[in-house]
Amino acid sequence: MLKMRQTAALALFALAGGAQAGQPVWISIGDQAYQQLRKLDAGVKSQQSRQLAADGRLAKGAAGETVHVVQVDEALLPKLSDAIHENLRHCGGYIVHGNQQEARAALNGAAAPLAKALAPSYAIDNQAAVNKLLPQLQDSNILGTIQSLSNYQNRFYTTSHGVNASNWIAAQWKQLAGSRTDVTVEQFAHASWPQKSVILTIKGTDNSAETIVLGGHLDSTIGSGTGESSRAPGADDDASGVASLTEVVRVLLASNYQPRRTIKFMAYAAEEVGLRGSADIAKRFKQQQANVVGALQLDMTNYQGDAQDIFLFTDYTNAAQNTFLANLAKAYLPSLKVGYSQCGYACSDHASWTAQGYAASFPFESSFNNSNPYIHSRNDTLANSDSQAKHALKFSQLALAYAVELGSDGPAKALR
Ligand code: IPO
Ligand code: ZN
Repeated sequence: MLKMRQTAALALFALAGGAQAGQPVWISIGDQAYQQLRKLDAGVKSQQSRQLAADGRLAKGAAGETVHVVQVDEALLPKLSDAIHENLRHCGGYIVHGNQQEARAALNGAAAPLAKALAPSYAIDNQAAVNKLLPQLQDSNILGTIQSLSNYQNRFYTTSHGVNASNWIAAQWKQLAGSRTDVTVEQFAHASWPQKSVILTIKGTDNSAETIVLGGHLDSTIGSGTGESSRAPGADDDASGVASLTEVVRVLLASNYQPRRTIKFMAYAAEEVGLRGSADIAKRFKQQQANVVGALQLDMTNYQGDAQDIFLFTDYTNAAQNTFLANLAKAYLPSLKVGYSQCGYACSDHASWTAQGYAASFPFESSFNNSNPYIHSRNDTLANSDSQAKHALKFSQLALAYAVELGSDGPAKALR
């Protein structure tokens, strides 16, 4: 308690000359990013630290990054994101937690899976359904969604535009749902900011307790200065992911596909400020012991940085499910080249599901080294990514194969 008070007092002191002080929040943060934080506020102090394995699980020899638990003033977080972006040349690097206990739990790496969780079958056995639906996916529809989303002045989690963009996605998805009684669209409200996440649910017919999640983030940013009038189109990051998913929703519903498992599509709020929207949702699902058998994250799908088409990120993800995705690509999209890469930190919302013990994967538009240089700036535009959305279409195709192959199965049987 004393330590908490001291840290908060120091943070207030450090902020006295600049930004307004906010609430103290607990974060877990990689060591490199922690060094950036200490430059911003010499008063912060790691309360606990631990070395994680490269896959985000407990270190067992192969050493990954050291991760710290720290309490900081919320008002410092945007500046921290900036420093990480400028000096480490990546985004994220820390996760905001609800309290100290949850932050400490993150140091133990990914949570254990639910006791009742069994491993799903990764057999590829729905060729007729998948091959019928794949040709219905159209890049022109993806293009339209990217255009609409990037036309918002910005989609930052605290601005009126960010709120409006969430409402627009909800309205679009409701339109696609039409009058089907087994399809619902809801906006998931978050306690600490106004932008809501959007969730579309297709209820499973006879195995509805088992759920599959496909997500992307709806917010955009240009860094700490992002405000009401900032221009942050976020065409690739991550209008593209939401657009790739929306086209999958359109085709599944237009064809009247009825899954046996429940399938949920999610457009997460507040990814750019510490995976906060997805962390909130994954935590709620775990609390309710929701049986999520797999989660797929689409964050940036429309900038081809390499000769390969789709990169499977191997850290903070599930190896068995990643192999399944590679096999899906081989079976259904044989002309595509699959590569492998790593972020080295919890770089997108898949990490929120991994942290709660669920199997998550992250197919990405490029390798880490050749990733889109325009993100988090006013230049993250369609003109600076694929203006035909042909690259983003590949991710819709993979996501549809994933949704139908996992969605069409009965209860999992094998032990995890
Ligand atoms: C992101 C960015 C680059 C790479 I390589 C991998 C993932 C995630 C991007 N959407 C982001 O800004 N996360 O905060
Ligand atoms: Zn980003």
